[in-house]
Amino acid sequence: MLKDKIGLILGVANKRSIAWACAESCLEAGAKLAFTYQGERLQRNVEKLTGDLEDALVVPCDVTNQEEVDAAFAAIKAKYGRLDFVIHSIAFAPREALEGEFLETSREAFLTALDISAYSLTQIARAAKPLMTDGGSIVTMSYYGAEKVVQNYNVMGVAKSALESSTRYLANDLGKHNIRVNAISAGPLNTLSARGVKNLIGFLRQVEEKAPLKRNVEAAEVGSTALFLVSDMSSAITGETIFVDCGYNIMGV
Ligand code: 1JT
Repeated sequence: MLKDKIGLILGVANKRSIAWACAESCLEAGAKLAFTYQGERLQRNVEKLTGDLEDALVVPCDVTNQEEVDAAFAAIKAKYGRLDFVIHSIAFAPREALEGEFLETSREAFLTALDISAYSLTQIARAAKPLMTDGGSIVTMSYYGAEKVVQNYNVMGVAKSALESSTRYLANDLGKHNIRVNAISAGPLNTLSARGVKNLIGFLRQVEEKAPLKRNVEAAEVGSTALFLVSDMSSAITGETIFVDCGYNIMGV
């Protein structure tokens, strides 16, 4: 499905990352992939995971450092000459902002969360546009806390609202270049990021009970939806947020 396609995956931290599940789906479908990592701490992880891949590129890309972003896209241009899709799977908020009351969110935590988790999509889309000479597809990751209050999700909920809205505005700007932009709203997963969640196991059990499918989402299911969104199978879908949550979001009481 992705033969001769070149993709960029941002946000692999380890083998449990949503970004890595997306990479596996795309590789299976025949894509060539470039990967970015944030900070030297994660370089080894990403290099180990991608070590056996043919034609892969692994470059640093801390989205708070514009020079690093520019260098990453220059390296992609130099190696492949173009780009067909981007999977953006990065977010951050200071630990203390993900507990207690949203009311107490500091200006610094707010700006950091929105900068890294929401603005980075626009920054990356702008950098990708000149390389998407044959059209393209951009996919980002959201969460239900963007729409409804989820205890403790706090400033990340506000950041995901901004991310979903950015998805629509970017879809409008980039549609004329045949570049689509969509978000996946994934059910909670037991990843490195989620490890910070208070009582994650209890939270996952609660979600499992309420969801129509009576189970939690698997990373591979987010990966296969990302594959659909970057492939031509979804050629008329743009600006959308697609839930991959075992139906959790449709439920009332
Ligand atoms: C971040 C973190 C973004 C955890 C995230 C996230 N998007 C979803 N999760 C999992 C999650 C987190 C909380 C939650 C439910 C799910 C951590 C690092 C920063 C970015 O609350 C019930 C807090």
